[in-house]
Formats: sequence, structure tokens, C-alpha cells
Amino acid sequence: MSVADSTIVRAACPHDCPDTCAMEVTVAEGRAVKLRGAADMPFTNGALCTKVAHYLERVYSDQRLRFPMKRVGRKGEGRFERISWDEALDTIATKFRAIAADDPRAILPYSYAGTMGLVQGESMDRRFFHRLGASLLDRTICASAGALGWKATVGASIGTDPEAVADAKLILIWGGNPVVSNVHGWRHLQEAKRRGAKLVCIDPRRSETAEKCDLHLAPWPGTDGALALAMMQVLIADDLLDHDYIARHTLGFAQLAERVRECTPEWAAPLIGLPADTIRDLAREYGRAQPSLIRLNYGLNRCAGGGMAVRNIACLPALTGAWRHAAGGALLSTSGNFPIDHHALQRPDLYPKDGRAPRRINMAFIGEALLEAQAPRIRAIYIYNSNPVAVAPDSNRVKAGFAREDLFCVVHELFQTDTADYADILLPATSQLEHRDVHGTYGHLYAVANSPAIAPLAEAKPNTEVFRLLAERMGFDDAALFDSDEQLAAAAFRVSDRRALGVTPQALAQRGWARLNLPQPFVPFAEGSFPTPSGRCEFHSSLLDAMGLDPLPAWHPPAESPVSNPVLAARYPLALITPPARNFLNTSFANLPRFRDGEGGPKLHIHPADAAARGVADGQRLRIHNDRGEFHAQAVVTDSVRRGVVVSPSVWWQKLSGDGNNANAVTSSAPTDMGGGPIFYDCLVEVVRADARA
Ligand SMILES: Nc1nc2c(c(=O)[nH]1)N[C@H]1C(S)=C(S)[C@@H](COP(=O)(O)OP(=O)(O)OC[C@H]3O[C@@H](n4cnc5c(=O)[nH]c(N)nc54)[C@H](O)[C@@H]3O)O[C@H]1N2
Ligand SMILES: Nc1nc2c(c(=O)[nH]1)N[C@H]1C(S)=C(S)[C@@H](COP(=O)(O)OP(=O)(O)OC[C@H]3O[C@@H](n4cnc5c(=O)[nH]c(N)nc54)[C@H](O)[C@@H]3O)O[C@H]1N2
Ligand SMILES: [Mo]
Repeated sequence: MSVADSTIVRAACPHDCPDTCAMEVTVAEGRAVKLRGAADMPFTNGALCTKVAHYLERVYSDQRLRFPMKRVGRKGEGRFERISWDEALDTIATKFRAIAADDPRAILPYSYAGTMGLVQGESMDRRFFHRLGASLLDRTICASAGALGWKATVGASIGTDPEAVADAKLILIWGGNPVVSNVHGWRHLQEAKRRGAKLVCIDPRRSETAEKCDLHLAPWPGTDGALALAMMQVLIADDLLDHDYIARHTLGFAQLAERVRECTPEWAAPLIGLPADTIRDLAREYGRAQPSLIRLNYGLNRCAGGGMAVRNIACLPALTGAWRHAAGGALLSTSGNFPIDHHALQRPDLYPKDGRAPRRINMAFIGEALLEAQAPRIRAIYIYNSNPVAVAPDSNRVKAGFAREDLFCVVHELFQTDTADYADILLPATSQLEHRDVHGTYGHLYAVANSPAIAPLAEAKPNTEVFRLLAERMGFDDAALFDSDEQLAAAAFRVSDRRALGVTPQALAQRGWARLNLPQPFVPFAEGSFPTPSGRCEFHSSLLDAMGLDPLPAWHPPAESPVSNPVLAARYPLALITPPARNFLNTSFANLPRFRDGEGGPKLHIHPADAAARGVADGQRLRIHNDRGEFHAQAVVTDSVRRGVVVSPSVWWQKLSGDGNNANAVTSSAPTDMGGGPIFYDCLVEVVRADARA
């Protein structure tokens, strides 16, 4: 085939990752034949990650769902029979109408970030369920604790420009593993290292990133909040402060100083499991280096004190004035920079004004929501862009909820996931190459557009299309329910006000990407101007105060640790964390041979001393268990984890893991201190050889 016969289509990587790459798809005779990172997009820089470089294997996988099906086996068994789209849509509309006649809040939409696209992720779906008057979903499963801790302090999900970090002198990589989960951001951190920056990684295990840093500090999981308090204590006691910045741009310094007076490194050391001198040295180094940068990530918000941990860390750059520098400050997420018009996309005004109070369900605790009587009890659930049976905590409860015979379950998916096995109606979804979208992101400052490159595979349909068809069958006649994907994409970003994108939707689609219309260099808080109620960095938070929470930084211990819960730790002494695997994106890719082979099966990293104490040798199959459940994994005996901590890279499909479970069989469904998030990395277990089972 000659080059003249092919075309290049601009696309966006849809996955839940801070890098949101711009891509170019080569299409020949209706088939995508090549896909690469856009060379002209500065952040993508012509490169894709190990997963998405092989995205065509996902698009053309023989595992793709090709037509609608209905369940013929038991719930969870995964046996289905082909039906037509007409039969599928009629079945759903008939059920929804009957339930809505009693109370539409008994219907629950369930979605997360299978695609981060604004069109396929939060437009027609929301409009449809708003018009129906269904229960509203609190989308808390990833970042709600940390996002609230950050917002209470800094005001919005805004921080350092990840492309401006090269001049930093000290970089703390805190609760994140950018080599695996933010590889394009890592490029810029490495550039800073080449120019002489010292990189410190704070992570309970020696991650792929920690290996490449100058210093690795391994705190006990869930104790970062104490580490940050102790750092503040040292900064204040040693007067390593920017008094001018504090006076002009912060709120509540005197109260903060009073609060942290007792939080010395000696206080923190036994909580964190690091020597007091190490903590003091870190604080002094941080206080003396300028510009200093903290690249934190959501790894540290998945524990009982996760919201406060992020909040405590977010106070640090205001104490030292690191925000004055383009390369300094801190970065958790850039999403708050994007002028996304959520109201126009989602149209909450379509919600019926019939006197019924809208009801909210927290997605993280879907097991409880399905099982425990609530008025009205959930009678139907419609799942898209998510795989809750595998990703939600305490999965035995989740599976019990989904197994309810009286629950009508619709799943719209590309693949027959663990969740799909519980569907009554299973619908085939399009991949990113088969539909239109536009994307903001949480890891850089560019919007990215996605034009359809190929026709939908077999009978697959985009999310938006299914909701338009359902709206018609429900007899809804609001024009907003029939907007095309082009119209939805055009509504995604505000184009007229001060914080507008700066390009038209047409120009964005044509070029494929656009940098936000922000000052260059972008130094968001050099002159204060924090988007908090006071306009200052709030050591004393008016937001938390109004919520009835502690308005000052505080120590919120983990729910499950030897120090905070010795009774539980006597039975389950090991702290399990289950961070992202390099070859997976949550559970996406975990069904495809290349990526499963790349991971080589579920693993448990365990310290040699912990292994020896249990008679465990490298390579043996282990049973990891607690009162909530158990899963199996193969032992990797390694000193990359500290004693007392075990690590199982995740998230595996349950039905492909050998024992029908994954790590979420043991994770807890207790909530975080704020934001109602899950505490995946706050989980005590015991480990035995699988063959030692009684
Ligand atoms: N390859 C790959 N990339 C991904 C994902 C994936 O599954 N695979 N997931 C994506 C998603 S959904 C998200 S939200 C983002 C970000 O997701 P994050 O969860 O922030 O993931 P990571 O950046 O991989 O970093 C998590 C790191 O935090 C460490 N950690 C665990 N507990 C603690 C703790 O208590 N304290 C500290 N200091 N560290 C702790 C873990 O060991 C791990 O190395 O990544 C995205 N990118
Ligand atoms: N133990 C443990 N559990 C975790 C985590 C962890 O670190 N450890 N991480 C947590 C985090 S950070 C997150 S964000 C959640 C992620 O949880 P989810 O957002 O549920 O992520 P995925 O498992 O990738 O499932 C997304 C599904 O959406 C489907 N999909 C993709 N595109 C489309 C589309 O256009 N239409 C439709 N209908 N479907 C589509 C994909 O095929 C995939 O099966 O998991 C959480 N669970
Ligand atoms: Mo996430």
C-alpha cells in the first residue's frame, strides 16, 4: 500500500492517566494500521507508553464485544446469547419506565474513567440520567480525598506547570511513581536531575521511580500526613520560612505554628517508621533549596488520613515561598486550569422538579449500596466506563450486591469484564478510534481532540449514541438529549470568557491539541491569588471549617496499622499496598496477552525477613488474607519493600487470576477522612503459602 492511499487522523489517548497523549492514527482502506504519539505536541513529544503504543491490539482484539447480548446463565457466570439492538434497548427502556413509575432514584448510573473524554465520559450519559431523575453518583473512587485536601488549602486543582520544572533544585516525588504512571511528566523531572536537581522519592516501596532517584525514603503506608507536619515543625523551629510570602499570601500562620509545635521529628519517627534525623534532614534540605518542587500523586490519598495528608503537604511550599518560582511549588493535578463547561455538558437543569430530593450514592462503596436497604432500594444499575466488580474495595461484598436476582444490570463495555459477567443486558462499546471526543487532563496544560478514525467495529456503539437511542425509547423529547457528538464536543470548553480555551472547537479538532491560554511562564501563585475564599493559601481552612471538620492541619492515622490498630495487627501484621502495574491501566489492558505476559501473573513483593518468618520462598504461590477475603499471588522475595509491607501491583481481572479473586478481595470499604474516598492502601493482611492451607 502506498502512502498516498492512507490518511492520518488526530486522536487522543482516552485512558485515566495524567499524560493524556495526542496521537496520530494512520488509516488505510478503513483500517487503522499505525498509531503513534504526536510529534508536534510538546508534552507527548512523539512517544507513547508501553501500553498505548500497542493500542491497536486492544482495538482489534478478538475479545472485543461485537453485538448486544442477554444473560442466559446465573449472575456472574458470564453466559450470554446474542440479541438485536432493538431488543436490548426495548428491554432497558421497559424496565426503566416501570421502575421510574415508582421512583426513578431506584435507578443508578455507574461510571468512572474508562475514557477520560468529556463527550463519552460526561455528557449525554449525565443528561439522560438527569432527565430520568435517577440517583446521582459520587465519583470518589480515585482522588476525592486528596482533591478536597488540596482544595481546602490551595483552592483548586492547579499547581506547577509540569513542563517548567527543569530549573528546580530539589524535587520530592511523593506518593507517585511517574516512571510507570506519568512517564511524559517523568521526562521533565529527569531533565531537572540532569541539570543538577536532587530527586527524593517518598514511597513505602522502592518503586521503579525510587530506583532512579538520589534518595528513597520509605514511610509506613498512610503516614505522610505526620511526615509533613514534622517538616513544618522543623521549618518553623529553624526559621526556614519566607516571612514576606507568609504575611502576604497565607491565612492562619499563627494557628498553624501553634498546632505543629509538638509535631517534632521525634514525635513523628515512630509513627512513620523513619529515624528522626532523616525527617529533620529532609525538612532542612527542603527549607534551604530553591526552587523546590513537590510532585505528589494520589497514591498517598488512598488511606484513612489521605485528605489531611495531601493538605499538610500542600502547606509546605507556602511556608518556604517556593510558589514564587515557575519550577517550584507543588503539583497534584492540573485539571482545575481547564475551562470545562460541566453545566453545558451535563445539563443538571434537566433533573425533574417533582419535589423528590435527589439521592446520591458513593461509587466507592457500591457493595454496601446494593446490599443494604435504602429507600428507595437500588433496582437497576447501568454501568459504562468502569469495572466495579474488579476495582471497588471489599469485592466479596460488591459481588454479593451484583449477584442480587432482583437487580436489573446493564453493562456497556468493550470487553467481557468481571462486571460484565453480572449483566442482564451486555452492550458493545466503541474504542477511542471509533468515536469523537475532546479531553482536558490532570497532568499538563493542553486540551486534546479525538476525531473518529475508523467505523465502529461490528455492532459497537459509542456511549452517547446509546443514550440518544434510549431517550427516544423513553419518550423524552428534550432537544438536549439528541445533540450530536460534534455539538457535545463544541460545548465542552468555554470559548468566550476570561478563562477560555483560546481556540475554537473546529481549530482544536483540526490541529488535535491546544495549549491553554495561560501566561508563559505559568507561575500560578507567585503573587498569591489562590482560588480560596480568602485568596490566600489557607493554613486555616474556611472550607473545612464550614464542613464541620478540623480547620487546621492535623494527624489522621491509618485505619489499619500496627501503631494505630495493634489488636488487628496482632492477627494481620502486614500492610498491603496495591499500586498501578506498569502494563495495566487499572483493569484496562489486563485481559490482553501482551500485557498479562508483561506482568507475568499476580505477584506479591515481600521482604526476605517476612518471607523467612513464614517459610516462603521466591516463586511460591501465596494466599493473602484477612477477615474480608483472600487472593492468591506469586511470591517475589525482595528488599525493595520495607519489613512489614507487602506490595501487589494491580489491578488484575478476578476471573483471569487463577483463584477468581484479586487484591480488592481484602481491601477495606472504610472511607477516607474527607471526600468519601476508598482506602485501598490502608489494609492489613496475613500471608501464608497457598499449599499450607488447612
Ligand atoms: N501504568 C499505569 N499508569 C497509571 C495507572 C495504572 O493503573 N497503570 N493508573 C492511573 C490512575 S487511575 C491514576 S489515579 C494515576 C495516579 O495513580 P497513583 O496511585 O498515584 O499511582 P502512581 O503514580 O503509580 O503512584 C502510587 C505510588 O504511591 C505509593 N504509595 C502507596 N501508598 C503510599 C503511601 O501511603 N504513601 C506514599 N508516600 N506512597 C504510597 C505506591 O507504592 C506507588 O508507587 O496513575 C494513572 N496511571
Ligand atoms: N486495589 C486497588 N484498586 C484500585 C486501584 C488501586 O490502585 N488498587 N486504583 C483505583 C483507581 S485510582 C481508579 S481510577 C479505579 C479505576 O476504575 P475504572 O475507572 O473502573 O477503571 P478500569 O478498570 O480501567 O475500567 C474501565 C472500563 O471502561 C471500559 N471503557 C473504556 N472506554 C469505554 C467507552 O468508551 N465506553 C464504555 N461503555 N466503556 C469503556 C474499559 O473497557 C474498562 O473495562 O480503580 C481503583 N481501584
Ligand atoms: Mo485513578
